[in-house]
Amino acid sequence: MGLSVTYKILRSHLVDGELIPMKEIGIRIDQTLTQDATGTMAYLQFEAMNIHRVKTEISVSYIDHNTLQMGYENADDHKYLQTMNSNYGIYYSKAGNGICHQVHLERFGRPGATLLGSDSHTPTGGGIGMIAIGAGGIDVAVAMGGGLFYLTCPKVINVRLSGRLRPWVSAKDVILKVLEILTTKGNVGFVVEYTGSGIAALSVPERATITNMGAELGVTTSVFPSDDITKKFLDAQGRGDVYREILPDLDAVYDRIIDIDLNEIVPMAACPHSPDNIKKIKDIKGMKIDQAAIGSCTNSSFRDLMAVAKILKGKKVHQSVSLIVAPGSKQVFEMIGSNGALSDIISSGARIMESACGFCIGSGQAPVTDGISLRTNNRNFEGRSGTESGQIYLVSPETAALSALKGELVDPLDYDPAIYPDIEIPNRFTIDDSLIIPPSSSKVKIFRGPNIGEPPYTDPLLNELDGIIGIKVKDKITTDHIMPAGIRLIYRSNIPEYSKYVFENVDPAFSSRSLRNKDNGIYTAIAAGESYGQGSSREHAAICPMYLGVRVVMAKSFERIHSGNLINFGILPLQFLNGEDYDKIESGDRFKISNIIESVKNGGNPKVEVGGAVYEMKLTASDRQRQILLSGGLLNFTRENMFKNG
Ligand code: MIC
Ligand code: SF4
Repeated sequence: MGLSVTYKILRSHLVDGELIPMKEIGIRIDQTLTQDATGTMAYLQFEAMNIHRVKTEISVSYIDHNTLQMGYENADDHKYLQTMNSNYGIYYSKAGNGICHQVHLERFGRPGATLLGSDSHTPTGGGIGMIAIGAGGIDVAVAMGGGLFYLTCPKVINVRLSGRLRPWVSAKDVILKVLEILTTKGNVGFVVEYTGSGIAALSVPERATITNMGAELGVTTSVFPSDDITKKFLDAQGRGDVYREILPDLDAVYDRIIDIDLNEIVPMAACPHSPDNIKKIKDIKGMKIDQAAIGSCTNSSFRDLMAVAKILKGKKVHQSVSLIVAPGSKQVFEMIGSNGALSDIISSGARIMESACGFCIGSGQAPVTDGISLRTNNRNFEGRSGTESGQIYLVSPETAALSALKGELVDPLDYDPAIYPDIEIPNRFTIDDSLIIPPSSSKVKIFRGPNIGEPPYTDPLLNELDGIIGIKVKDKITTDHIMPAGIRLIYRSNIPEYSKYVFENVDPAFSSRSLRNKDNGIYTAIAAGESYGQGSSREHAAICPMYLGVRVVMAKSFERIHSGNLINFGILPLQFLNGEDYDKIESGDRFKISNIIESVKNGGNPKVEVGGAVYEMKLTASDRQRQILLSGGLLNFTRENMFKNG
């Protein structure tokens, strides 16, 4: 039976379990990445594991999320990270070097390797044939220590691409098409693997745009084969030596096949407020826009910014539009600087931002009240831009740039195909790794400013829970709803302070109410609809609720990374066996769960009593995850079972 690219890589990294879809497997992780918004917690937990040095092939710590530094907090985080990383064998990519996923693809990624990152868009690495997976910071900490990463052995969806994109249609439109087909719900446990004759015309940055935004599907990861196109990219990065061909077998077996003819794709937009609210631009064009923002780990490559520069060259941004451009890495920035493209962008009236996440994480450039903003990033959740009433449309760089000139949403297909800026990958990228600081062999003093707290310790699992349903939320609650980023990012290393903002924009009193209840011995449960915990990998969306006394989340379904994070921090993810039960439970209801330890131990499902009625719910945890719950979280479990001797 032939193997897919996914199964070839998984097979070569399999250490525990069998490659049987939907069974749990443990794989060896070759590379890890963290970023500064999740990294501090990950490294504090790594330190608490008592390991002396990372055991991976390479581990990199990127500074890209919290670069505004409006106060001392994030600067303190960065200095902690730099000194800590130096001691433990971790490469440190300084602020200014670029967004983790873009830089990792350029400088470290390797076909056939496994990469685990404390960021949900780690699957960007699938653009060069890696199995690159996003996870919670503590999972990454365990992998850095040489521990396995456990996941559900995936089913594989094969997206077969044929044909070729028309001028003005972009890789972004391809992934928006896939999101239209698969939506953001119901894809947990799948990998998307792209094959077909159409991939030959997609460069690595285009492939990476597609795998990056696969995160919005909720799949484990997305991957392209590693082929001549991959080789060309790696050669141009001066890293041709890491290339190896990885193609699916001709008779590779897939669980589902989706055929897409690239010729038929047209420019699309993900409309407010979900990445799967897809419309064809031709059906919504003409609307006035206030802002266009080009950048983020989805669309900030040399290819993307060259296309933008060519569109803007000799033209002026419309007077009612603010155009923002943020190159994805120092490499991209430097190259468009030295070839003159940057001056075309500046001359058009664009505002140039540093190479960082910036607007994508709501760190600056919030749109005007009710403002319409076209953005090239991957998430348009309500309020994520920093403006609650902001209307964010996710589009390609080409659509954003053309629309910024016109002052309204335009359909690129209305423009002459002959003037389409077709960008070739250069034969040689500019290589300067001076902002990547290698670890040192001698010890430095680890800096711990006042913003650096303790690693999060989890309370032991209780046998009886008597509590209150603290909040009832609807379907598709994202981790941005649970734990807002933007102006609250300064508290990422300070759990008591950050916890004040749990569900800030959903129910601002949730935090103080839950903490008061906890002080009175009353625990909190969250009741939720489908796809609870969509979006980011931030484990703070589990740690902070835990700090407030949340011990249970009852939901119709959970997203992969978040449900793992809940277990890692001792919170029970319980799935309604009967969806209608969700309707019967209200916020403020009292709940009771008894004999928890025994049910967790014996593979059972705890019975939940709410307002006198008993509800059947399924504990969505593997045997190993049940052990983690019994140990009181992954940190305790790891210390008890692994790494005892450093
Ligand atoms: C995001 O895009 O939501 C983030 C910010 O990169 C997160 C990580 C975080 O919250 O720090 C992610 O995607 O995992
Ligand atoms: Fe940064 Fe946005 Fe990418 Fe998250 S999605 S890593 S915030 S650029």
